[in-house]
Amino acid sequence: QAGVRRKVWREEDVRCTLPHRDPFSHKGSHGKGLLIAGSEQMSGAAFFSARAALRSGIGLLSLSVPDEVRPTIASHLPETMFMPRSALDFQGLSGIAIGPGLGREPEQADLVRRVLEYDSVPCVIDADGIYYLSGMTELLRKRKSPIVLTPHPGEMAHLLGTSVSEVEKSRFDVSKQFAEKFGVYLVLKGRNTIITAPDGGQVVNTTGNAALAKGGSGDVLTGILFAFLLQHGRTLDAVCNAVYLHGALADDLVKTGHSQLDVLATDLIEHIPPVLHHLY
Ligand code: NPW
Ligand code: AMP
Ligand code: MG
Repeated sequence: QAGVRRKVWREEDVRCTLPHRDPFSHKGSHGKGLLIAGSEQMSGAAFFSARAALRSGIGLLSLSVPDEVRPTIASHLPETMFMPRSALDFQGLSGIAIGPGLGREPEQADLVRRVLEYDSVPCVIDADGIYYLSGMTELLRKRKSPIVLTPHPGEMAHLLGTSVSEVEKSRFDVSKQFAEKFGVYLVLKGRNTIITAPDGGQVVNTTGNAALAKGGSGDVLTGILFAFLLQHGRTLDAVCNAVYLHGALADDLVKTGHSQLDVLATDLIEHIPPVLHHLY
């Protein structure tokens, strides 16, 4: 088909594009990220994203969770700093991620709007952060810095006001239309996740298996992607590498002592070191 640009992302692509740490770098060189995630009912999602970001090389991570859950989650995330929801300050950050376990009250929509309006740094929007986006498409279009959206088919269908089967029937076309129209990087998740750049170029991922079909998997991907986004020079490389690594974690776990039934989100995160060691 004329004009179709699609590529499969392979291990050699990851090897060529993973950023290497400058020996004279310091923590500020590798991204100062703010993750806005979690709620009383879904504190785990914030933990998964935060810990996955730390395991994926982010230099400095601040996490904003509701005050009620902060003491518990902080005890599990000693490397993370915390920023109260009531005192969010985006100055000095190099990127923002929002959505995992956030909840869907209107106050959460205001947070997403504020992230989109602060357009000097890249952002990742996932999960509940995607819920109200259909009312903010002008902000998507106008934002100057990169936006990465990571919907699963249910979230994509909600965003478009259509059904999951309509999305799944035309995954490539649906992704391309949305990414081009709103100028975003779109990660349409599922078996063979499709990554679409704002220029309509598309990359297909082949890693991953049904071990990932369990609560928390997507939250792990958001953390890896956020960390890579702040370290790679090129947004598309960061996104493709994150999706590849996330799938590769599940593939390697089922080859080395796990079954597709028993893999947990926490197992994915703790398996980042050996898989990154192999790729790096
Ligand atoms: P059905 O009914 O299952 O067939 P939601 P969510 C449909 C947080 N989490 N993949 C699906 O169809 C997340 O971060 C917290 C997935 C259903 O209608 C979010 O903030 C956890 N869904 C929040 O929970 C662990 C598909 O979409 C709808 C699909 C809600 O996120 C879990 C589900 O979407 C979770 O990560 C597909 N391929 N195809 C924690 N421990 O804190 C169709 N659907 O309502 O957004 O639910 O993804 O769980
Ligand atoms: P979420 O629904 O947000 O938790 O995201 C689920 C993650 O797991 C996404 O990255 C999906 O691509 C991945 N995933 C879920 N089910 C499968 C599957 N059957 N095969 C491969 N990847 C999957
Ligand atoms: Mg999710």
